[in-house]
Amino acid sequence: MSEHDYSTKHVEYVAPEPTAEEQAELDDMYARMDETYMKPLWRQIGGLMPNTPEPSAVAHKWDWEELYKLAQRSGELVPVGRGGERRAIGLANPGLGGNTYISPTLWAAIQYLAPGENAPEHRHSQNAFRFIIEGEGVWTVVNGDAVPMKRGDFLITPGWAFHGHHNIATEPMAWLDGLDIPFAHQMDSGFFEYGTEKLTDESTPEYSRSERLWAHPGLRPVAFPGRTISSPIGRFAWDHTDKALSEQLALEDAGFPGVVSPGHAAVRFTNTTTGGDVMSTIRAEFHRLRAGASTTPVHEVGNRVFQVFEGSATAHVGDEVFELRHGDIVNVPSWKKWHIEAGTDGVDLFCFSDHPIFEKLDLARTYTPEGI
Ligand code: GTQ
Ligand code: FE2
Repeated sequence: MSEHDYSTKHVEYVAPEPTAEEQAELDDMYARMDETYMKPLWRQIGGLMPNTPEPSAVAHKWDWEELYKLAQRSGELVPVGRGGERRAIGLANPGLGGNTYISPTLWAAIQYLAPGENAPEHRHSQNAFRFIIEGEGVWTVVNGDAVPMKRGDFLITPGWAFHGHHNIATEPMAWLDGLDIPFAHQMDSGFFEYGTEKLTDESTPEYSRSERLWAHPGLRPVAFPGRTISSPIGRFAWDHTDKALSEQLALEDAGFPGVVSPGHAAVRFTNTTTGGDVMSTIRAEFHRLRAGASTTPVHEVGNRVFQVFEGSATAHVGDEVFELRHGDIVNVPSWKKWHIEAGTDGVDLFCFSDHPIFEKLDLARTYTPEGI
C-alpha cells in the first residue's frame, strides 16, 4: 500500500453569506478582475489543484484497420515532400480540444510512404521514434546513418538529429511515429530546421553504423567512453527484443525470477551509456503476456500509449474497457487506473510513455491499490 490515502476529497471553502450590499460589490469586483485579466484562486482551487490528477485527456482506442485504410488512401491522394514534410496522420485525443495530441505531452501518428518515395531531411528539438508493426523496405537516415526498418523494430531519432525516410521497395509501408511534439508545443521549447531534400545517405545496409558500433550485448566501443543524452543505438532489432521476452518466460517456467508478475514479461529500451531511458522525454517498452495473464492494476503520474503487435487483449482504463487486436492503439491518461489482460493467444504489446519527464522533475508517483 502507498503511504498516501488518495481517496481524500476536496473540502469546499464556504464563505459567509454576503449582505445584498456586499454582493453588489463582489459582482463589481469580479467583473473588474475579469476585465483586467485576474482570477481569484478561491473560485477555482478544486479544478486547478485537485487532490489527485484530473486529466482532460480521455482514454481512447484507435482502430488499426481504419487507420491503415485512411493512410493508404492518403498515399494515393496526397504527395509527400518539402513543406508538408511527412505523410503522417496524428491521433487526436477527444478530450484535448481538437489538438493533435494523444496526451498533453505525446504525439502518435501513422506514417505512410509509397514505393520510391522520399521524405526529405529535417531536424527538430522534438524527440522521435518509429515502431514497425508490419512491413519493410523503408530506411530512416539519422545524421547520415541509414537505418533499416523491419517488423518489430524500434528506431529512435533523438532531438536535433537530421532525419529523412526513403522507401526502395515495390510495396508501400506504414509505421507508428511517437514524438514529444505536444510537450514542446505547450512549453514553447521547439526549434525546427530543413535539411537536404535528397537524403544524405540512400544506401540500404542490413545494419546501421550505430548498431555495428553499439548493439552488442554488454559491450561498448572504448573509443566512445562518455555518456550521451539519448541512446547511441539507432535501431533495436526485433530479434533481440523477442529473445529477451521469450527468455523471461522460459526462466519463469523453470522457476527463476525475471518476469514483472506471473505470465508478464517486459523489457525497456535503454540508453546503453547510462542504463536510463532511450531519450530524455520518452520511455519505450515491450510487454509480452501469456494467455490469461494480466498486468497489475496501477495508477501512475504520466501518460502511456500501447499498440498491439501480436495477439489480442482487453485494456481496462478507469471505468472503460477496450478490446484490442493487431495494430490497435489505446492511451492511458495520467492517474487513471489501468491493467491489461491477454486474450486467448496471449499478447505482445509495444508501449511508450512520458514517464521520464516526471521522474526527472521528481513528480512521478505510482499507486497500486491492490498491493504488489
Ligand atoms: O518522421 O520526421 O509523425 O517530424 C511527426 C513529425 C513524423 C518525422 C511525425 C515528424 C515526423
Ligand atoms: Fe521529423
